[in-house]
Amino acid sequence: MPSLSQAAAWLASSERVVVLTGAGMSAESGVPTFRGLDGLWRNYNPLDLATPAAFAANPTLVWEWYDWRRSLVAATRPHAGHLALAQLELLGHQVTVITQNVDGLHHRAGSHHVIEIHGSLWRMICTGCQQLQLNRQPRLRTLPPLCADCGKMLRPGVVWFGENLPPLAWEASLEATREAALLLVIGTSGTVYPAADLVPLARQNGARIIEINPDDTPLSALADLTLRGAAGDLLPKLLQ
Ligand code: BJW
Ligand code: ZN
Repeated sequence: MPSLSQAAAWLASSERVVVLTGAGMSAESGVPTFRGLDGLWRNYNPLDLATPAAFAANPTLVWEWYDWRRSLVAATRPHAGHLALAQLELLGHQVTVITQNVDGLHHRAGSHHVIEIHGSLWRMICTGCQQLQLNRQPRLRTLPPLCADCGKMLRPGVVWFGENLPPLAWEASLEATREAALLLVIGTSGTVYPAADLVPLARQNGARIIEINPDDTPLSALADLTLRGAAGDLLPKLLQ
């Protein structure tokens, strides 16, 4: 059976589906990936900016990067692949989307069970009183932004290297993964942990694994089937 038909048959027969997404999921909406050639920003490697040390050394620079990404994402829309994942719920599957992305595109596409394990561009945390604040302004008025309550600096509500993932989100991700009949792994290089650990966990618990990615990744070897191509092209075909 050709791989797309095989994948479609496995999907159709799986009630509990977990989808693990990475930056490649949003690429066709126009959001740059981290490790792709389009990832560079003002000659900085994004991975050097996604650390507590970078923020401590130069909060304005790191905020300028996040402010740029917020305005970029605000101008994008979910693509056919995001919509196909939302559609999967309407077909009667129990779908949990575990995303490493901070752009909110799965929510905007209509997926109801989205776990944002690396946080969100639209959240901020006060470095003084630790208050969580939601803010959807595409461009902030002052950088770095300050807490209206205590006057201390706000930080982006995302997870940087060396920081723990939000405990409840991570627990919920583990639970959904253990119970999944099928894991779709879409648009992630599979190089960042503990997110990448979800793939062997699903396998140990008997789930089938389908990877969607134009390139080979360290997770490809764990997949029962790999669809080589773009999420926005393949996901609608998978549901057809
Ligand atoms: C397409 C496509 C299309 C393109 N369609 N596909 C175990 C072993 C080794 C190290 C560690 C370990 N456990 C923990 C660590 C340390 C560290 C880590 O993983 N390091 C590795 C780099 C080695 N992890 C952490 O620090 C994590 N915290 C933690 O473990 O806490 C416990 C702890 C505390 C203290 C000390 C030690 C441990 C936190 C990780 C946080 C990652 N944060 C970032 C930034 C988030 C905020 C932001 O967005 O600004 O998350 S970094 C960045 O990488 C971002 C992403 O979510 C993440 C993953 O990247 P992703 O999504 O895979 O993107 P790319 O660009 O890499 O790949 C894109 C893919 O798409 C490619 O494959 C393309 O081919 C594909 N593609 N077009 C489909 N159209
Ligand atoms: Zn505060």
